[in-house]
Amino acid sequence: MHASTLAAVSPVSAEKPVHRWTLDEVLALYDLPLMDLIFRAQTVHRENFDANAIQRSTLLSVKTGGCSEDCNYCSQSARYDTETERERLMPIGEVIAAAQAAKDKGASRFCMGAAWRGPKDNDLDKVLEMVREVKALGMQTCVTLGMLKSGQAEKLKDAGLDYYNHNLDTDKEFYGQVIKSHTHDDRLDTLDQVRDAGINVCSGGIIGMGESRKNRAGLIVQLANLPKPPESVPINNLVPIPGTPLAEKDRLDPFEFVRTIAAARITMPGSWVRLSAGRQEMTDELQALCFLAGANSMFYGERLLTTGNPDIDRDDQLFARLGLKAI
Ligand code: SAM
Ligand code: DTB
Ligand code: SF4
Repeated sequence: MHASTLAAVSPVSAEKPVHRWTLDEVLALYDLPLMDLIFRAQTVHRENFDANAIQRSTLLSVKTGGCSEDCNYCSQSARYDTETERERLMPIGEVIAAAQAAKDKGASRFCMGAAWRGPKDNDLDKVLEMVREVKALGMQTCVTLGMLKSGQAEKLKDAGLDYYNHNLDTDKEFYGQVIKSHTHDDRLDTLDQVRDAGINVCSGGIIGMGESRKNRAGLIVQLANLPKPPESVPINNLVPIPGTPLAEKDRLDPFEFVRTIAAARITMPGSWVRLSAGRQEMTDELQALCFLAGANSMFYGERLLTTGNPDIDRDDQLFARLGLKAI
């Protein structure tokens, strides 16, 4: 049995057993009238967070394209003919300049992404240097590098890494329909290594890939029932990429996205829920509904990894109109 499954049945301490969410319970949340669901999520949110404060991270793709994996949604897989060009690992000077610019514009965390199945040791050494230097600017650091081998998480921790992003992406039951080059259990193994090294876990998923509501609820259950819930839970709306197998997927009802945010908030009350990819296509009103449903972090800056994100002026106006403060 996988370590995450084993640990999930044991209480964290004798005094306070953790609530183990069942699929039926999470499906029942999804089935609530939307107003009831949002009210419940907002109530939980206010018990745990300042409801008017949103954490902002800026993303940078430090190694783009040419990835060996076959994730059906991804512009960076070498297996699909997309517009994303393969690039080498960015020189450290460019990375630090981008981090400084992000800090100057008001981001508190800098997230560096690499299109790898996992890092080779000599590539990891270069990323460790990036982490140390971004940290020295006074920013929180996050990296997403794919699957880690034994010992690599400890090196990242020693370099001062604050968060490692590694999404479960979708329900274990649906995983094999969108990714065949690695498994859901592989993802859990890396999450265990990150957790054991003492790095904060950032793990969430993508919705709108053709999964059922039951699959969406399954993903939330699997995240919430990790030995410890992730500190950060990114909820991405599929950005359809021409050339990938999911390019022509029908757009999901946006309220289903809001329901997923609310379910994440209720089941993971102490986690930062990140309104992630897909924001550029959302109206301001839909984003406000996501914040009301308990989202309290987002990506800030005009690019995600290879696709667009709202420009800073639009986000600054949105914050002003909603009376939100950036943290
Ligand atoms: N290669 C590493 C990995 O797979 O973990 C790191 C980079 S990968 C691009 C990071 C995350 O971006 C994925 O886990 C997925 O959730 C998200 N992502 C990638 N393409 C996406 C798309 N077209 N729409 C929404 N989210 C996407
Ligand atoms: C996450 O969950 N979403 C971000 C971050 N973690 C690395 C990435 C979104 C990528 C969207 C598609 C792209 O820009 O290539
Ligand atoms: Fe590679 Fe990550 Fe894209 Fe999958 S999601 S193809 S692992 S970069």
